[in-house]
Amino acid sequence: MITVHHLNNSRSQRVLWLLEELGADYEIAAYQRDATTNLAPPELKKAHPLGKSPLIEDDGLRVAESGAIIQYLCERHGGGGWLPDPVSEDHVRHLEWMQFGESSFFVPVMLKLYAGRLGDAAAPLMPRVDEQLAAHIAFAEDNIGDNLHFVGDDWTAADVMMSFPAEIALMQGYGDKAPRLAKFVEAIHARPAWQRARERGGPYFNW
Ligand SMILES: N[C@@H](CCC(=O)N[C@@H](CS)C(=O)NCC(=O)O)C(=O)O
Repeated sequence: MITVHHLNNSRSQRVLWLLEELGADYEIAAYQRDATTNLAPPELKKAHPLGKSPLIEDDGLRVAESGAIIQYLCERHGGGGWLPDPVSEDHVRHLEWMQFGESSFFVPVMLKLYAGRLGDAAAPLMPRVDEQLAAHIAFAEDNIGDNLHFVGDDWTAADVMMSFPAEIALMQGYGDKAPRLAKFVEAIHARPAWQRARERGGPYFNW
């Protein structure tokens, strides 16, 4: 049995989505963000030293980091069809998109979140932060296929990873400038597996 340490309104939602797609048996250990600080509750530190979600436990094995979790679930729980042939160019593109969301994309997202709280003191930084955020969103928009997949012709683990950055882009008000990302999110949210995950995971932003 897989346990997902799931924080509401977080990256963890995409792990639940993938588990539903794979038809895997799992349970949720649920954590709620603090209503004032939006931080995870201290109990999450008992599961993960940094107190971050997602984290999964599978037969005593703990796996942290969304990218590692999603790759692990595909490899160990019947998601081979969600990973491209390892001897293909798609595999290399897939590796890139698996990393992009948590590495490159999240730098301007976090800077905007934290610097934005400094008010006037952050004014010299904000043009660069906004330019970088817009550039990263435009990069994703330009690289998602007409078929609304990041790699190849079907759903892959990279689409699961990119679902959260795409949702963030919409939440940051970039829906008009990134219409394909908007359709990508719409297509994900229309999937029965995503809806089951949403029901099990609890309220998720405005979706
Ligand atoms: N790179 C990590 C990021 C984990 C992370 O920052 N998770 C956020 C949720 S979106 C969290 O737990 N935040 C709670 C807090 O920092 O208090 C991953 O992909 O798993």
